[in-house]
Amino acid sequence: MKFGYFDDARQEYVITSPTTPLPWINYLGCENFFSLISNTCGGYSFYKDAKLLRLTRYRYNNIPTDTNGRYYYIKDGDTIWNPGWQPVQTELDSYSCRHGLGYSVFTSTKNELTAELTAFVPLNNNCEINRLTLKNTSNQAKDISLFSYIEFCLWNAVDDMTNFQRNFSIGEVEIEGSAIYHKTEYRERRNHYAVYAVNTAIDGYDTDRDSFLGAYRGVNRPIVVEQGKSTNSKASGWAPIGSHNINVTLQPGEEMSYVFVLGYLEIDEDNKWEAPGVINKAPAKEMLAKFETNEQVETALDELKEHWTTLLSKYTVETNDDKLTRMVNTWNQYQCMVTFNMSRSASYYESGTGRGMGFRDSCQDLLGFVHLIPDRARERIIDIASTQFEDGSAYHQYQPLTKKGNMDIGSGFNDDPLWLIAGVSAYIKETGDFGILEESVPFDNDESKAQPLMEHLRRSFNFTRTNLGPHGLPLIGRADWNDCLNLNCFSKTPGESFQTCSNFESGKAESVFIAGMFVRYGKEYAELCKRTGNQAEAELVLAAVDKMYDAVLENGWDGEWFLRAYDAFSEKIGSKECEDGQIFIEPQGFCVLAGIGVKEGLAEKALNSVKERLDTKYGVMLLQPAYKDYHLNLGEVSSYPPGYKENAGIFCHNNPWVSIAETVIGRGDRAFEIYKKTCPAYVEDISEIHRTEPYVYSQMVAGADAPRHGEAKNSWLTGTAAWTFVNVSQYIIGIRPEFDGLVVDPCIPSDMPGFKATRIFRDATYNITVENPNGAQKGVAKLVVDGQEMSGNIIPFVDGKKEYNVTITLG
Ligand code: BGC
Ligand code: IFM
Repeated sequence: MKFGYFDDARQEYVITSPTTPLPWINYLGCENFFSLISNTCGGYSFYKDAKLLRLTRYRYNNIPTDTNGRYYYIKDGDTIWNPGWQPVQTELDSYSCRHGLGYSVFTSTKNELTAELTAFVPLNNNCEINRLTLKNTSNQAKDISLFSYIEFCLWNAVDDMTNFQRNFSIGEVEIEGSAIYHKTEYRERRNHYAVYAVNTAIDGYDTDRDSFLGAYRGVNRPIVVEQGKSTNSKASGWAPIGSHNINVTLQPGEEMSYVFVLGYLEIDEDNKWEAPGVINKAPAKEMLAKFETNEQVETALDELKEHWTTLLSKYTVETNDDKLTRMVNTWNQYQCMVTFNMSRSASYYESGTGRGMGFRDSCQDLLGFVHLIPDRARERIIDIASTQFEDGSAYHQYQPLTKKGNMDIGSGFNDDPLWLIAGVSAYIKETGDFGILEESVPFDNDESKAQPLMEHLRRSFNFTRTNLGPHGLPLIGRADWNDCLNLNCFSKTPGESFQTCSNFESGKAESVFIAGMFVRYGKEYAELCKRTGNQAEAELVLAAVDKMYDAVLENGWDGEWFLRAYDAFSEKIGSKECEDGQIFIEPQGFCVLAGIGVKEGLAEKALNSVKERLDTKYGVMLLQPAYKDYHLNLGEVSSYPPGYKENAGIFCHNNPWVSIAETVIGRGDRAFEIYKKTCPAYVEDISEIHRTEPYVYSQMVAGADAPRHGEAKNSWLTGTAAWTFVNVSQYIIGIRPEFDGLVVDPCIPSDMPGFKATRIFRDATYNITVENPNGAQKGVAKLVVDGQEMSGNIIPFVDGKKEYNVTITLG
């Protein structure tokens, strides 16, 4: 069952029913000011950091689902309704929500009145615009009362949810004309306030929530709206809100537009006050002046659309499969940009108050957005590397605002260091910018400990090389990619839980997955050494990589698939000898994509085992059989019920590793089959089962052991976005940046007749046509670049050349 459809021409998903299985959201904002907006107008806004600078209040885990947002109440006679259906939930005569690239448009009608609400965050401005157009389509005049509503959050979202004894007394507002200023905490040492304004004279306002709603009422039936008259309340403590009242008479066929702006302003210390106790409103007025007219709003919206068109023109395809085309050209790349902006902080499943930026997460996200915004990828790399420790290990997370490592979580996730090599190498392949390796970058944010970035990579590599366990495999530490496989969690204290018993510093547990990473990214690091003239280091590195390769074959192979790990007592994990958890997905995907076991024929065996034991119609499960019982010595993994999350859920993030692995051994049919199973556009028809947004990936889909097999969770902020884009763009479509140029090496299903692609790479445009006359799955039989036949599958990059016309014949 579907709840909408893709409008490919406009690059929008059109939701046609407000009662989607879960809120289906969009992200507004590309730089510093962001908003989350659901298909019923729910969500909230923040500046840079969803914990410390949150403008509006949202109620996670509340009922009804998705409570609070930017709400517009329309009172037309006795009927009260909202363009986004919530919160009043009056049945609408028609409803649609178009989520586009950085904007959302709600169009609804009730009793021959049409409302169109367009929400977006303009480029270069710290505000959200809500333009509301009301049109009377009846043949009689209508007297309409319109009420706006947002609820302010007192900036620190955690404090806001916990410290009521203080917070009920600090709310302060000012009202001037049609602008409501939220100045809470400004008198203290803060330098910011918020404004919520409308571009017309108003008939009233409310800034005190309880006056607007009435005692014991919810946002679904504010007393002020029922009575049709604002109270002009002035918040003093309690819960400040912004609400405007506009009364208008619309003649038959007449329409009126209003522009509401919610903005964030910063003031320098010397100009804080206009008069004693009166905030300096000049910067707010300057901002509001930019969005006073419909034309100004239109121009800003056009600029935003243009911004996205330019961004997404860097990689486009034309294929015979609409779902593939729209995911590649639009939605997968869009999600990659959102993960760049948000990391894992603010979604409908991440409260924005917990985690900061993950070291491994941000490095992997980079793989998906580096081609879109290479300059910002460069900055991100420097930020991430600055949180590394001198021994090569890393803080697992850092704070987006301070960019400092998070001490509460600390380090000990032993895959982290190698992801830095992955990110840097991808950046250099994309840009050719070897200069980044010479950038001086601090360790642990301490400038006195700064070293060239290349030295950071050396320490990343050496951290793994020098932290090996009894089988010559990398020590896992607290966990590797799989946060929940905490194998150094042993304790003799009865009743102890994995949260308190980790002995990761002394533990000897080893990871075959990190071994796969070491082989893959060790080779990339060696290549960087060679290309920067350090042949001797390259040789040492390759020797260590070879040794690791052998260790995996010797101690990491279980007969039919790769082992997952050894626990702290050197017992096998992910082996046929285990009762549960006999096979794990991670080493099968990553070892093969690293090239391990390919020439020995083991890769194919491992991938056949994946198909046989882990595959489902909704994707490949993380492990099988699911752990039935809780095992302290395995850590968090078995704390989940079978089929959920890391305990045999379908983790979408590592499905593409298996798909890439399939392309390594040339099985295009199978690679594409795996790609399609978790790809949102292909499961749109079963939205009632899948439940999350059909235009973006979720972190997890419930596995075969779960009662709700096929149900997705945790949409938007997941490394799945980057890895599925790497998979589809670089391995299936097969256009892959390498140090010397662009490689074109598709691995497609045999029934795909070919495709066209346009790739902007290092400022040159590549027009690529791939033909598949003989139903091949992989293998370039002929490569023609600008009329010249060439051997191999790499188009060498020629400095200064701006256009390449490429034809490839598979066979
Ligand atoms: C959670 C895991 C989750 C991981 C994400 C852990 O704290 O419990 O289930 O996948 O964090 O980083
Ligand atoms: O690898 C992690 C990631 O860092 C956060 N989400 C879950 C993944 C698997 O545990």
